[in-house]
Amino acid sequence: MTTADSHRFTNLSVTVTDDGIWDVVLSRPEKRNALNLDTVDALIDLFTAAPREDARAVVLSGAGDHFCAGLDLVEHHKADRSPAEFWQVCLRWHEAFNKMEYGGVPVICALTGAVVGGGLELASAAHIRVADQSTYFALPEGQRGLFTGGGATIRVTDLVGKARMIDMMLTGRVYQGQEAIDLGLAQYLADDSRAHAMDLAHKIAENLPLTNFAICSAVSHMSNMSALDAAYAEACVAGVVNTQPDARARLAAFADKSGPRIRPQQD
Ligand code: 1HE
Repeated sequence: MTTADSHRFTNLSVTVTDDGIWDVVLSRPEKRNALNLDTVDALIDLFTAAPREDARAVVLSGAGDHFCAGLDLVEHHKADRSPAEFWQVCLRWHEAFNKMEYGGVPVICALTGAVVGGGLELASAAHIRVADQSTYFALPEGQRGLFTGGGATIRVTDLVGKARMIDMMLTGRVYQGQEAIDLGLAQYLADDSRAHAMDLAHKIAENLPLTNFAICSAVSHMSNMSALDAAYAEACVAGVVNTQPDARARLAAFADKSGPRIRPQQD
């Protein structure tokens, strides 16, 4: 592993593995990785750079016990923002999270401790979420006199459905463990979320980059379209991806029976 350009990103530490995975750590543990404006801007820069610099996947975790405590409430309190100012703040959050979701680089969040408020908004923009026994999810906005502003009304609602989303916002209900997995807040429950997320990233990095790019941009775009338009767009994407020259060797390996077969897992 080599440490790459960590100085470029405020409050994020970045290490690049030999197979091109960006191991990114939110590094404000003394503030429970709360998202101040500088960190949101750093996320915009990071998720702009990752596809341009051929990152094969990003694993995003939080330093210390907690993934992310959401909006920096102290900065927000001190700034005493106008409605127009906070509107602009939200647009910066959206820029960061949209680059993350639509940028074409697989993003895997390794979740520990609090994944709350804006922290859940951040996690819900990832393509894969891995939780462990310490992880818990909540939207404390209701209790704080706030409203979600980083896309939760879209992404968290997509994960858990409208009724659960409203309940989480009204009551501050906390989900954790298997129940959180069953609801779709994360796809994996692991003993060690970081180790498991890295394992997944190594596996994903073995796929062809164009295939991963399509999966991590096209599916999100298509889910915003009508079914008719999404099917048309899917055919266009498949036309490009399924004829890529780099796939020929994999198809040849299947045809000559040297390629892997898909079998159920043996315990
Ligand atoms: C913070 C923040 C924060 C901690 N903004 N500074 N999010 C929340 O409502 C969650 C708020 N945080 C918490 O409930 C707790 O801090 C935790 C459960 C995450 C962790 O508890 P604990 O006991 O380990 O830490 P702590 O003692 O509460 O906090 C340690 C320090 O982190 C302390 O700073 P210090 O300078 O006094 O040492 C805290 O002030 C600081 N800290 N969380 C700022 N969130 C786009 S709209 C999105 C809207 C939302 O995200 S609302 C949800 C906000």
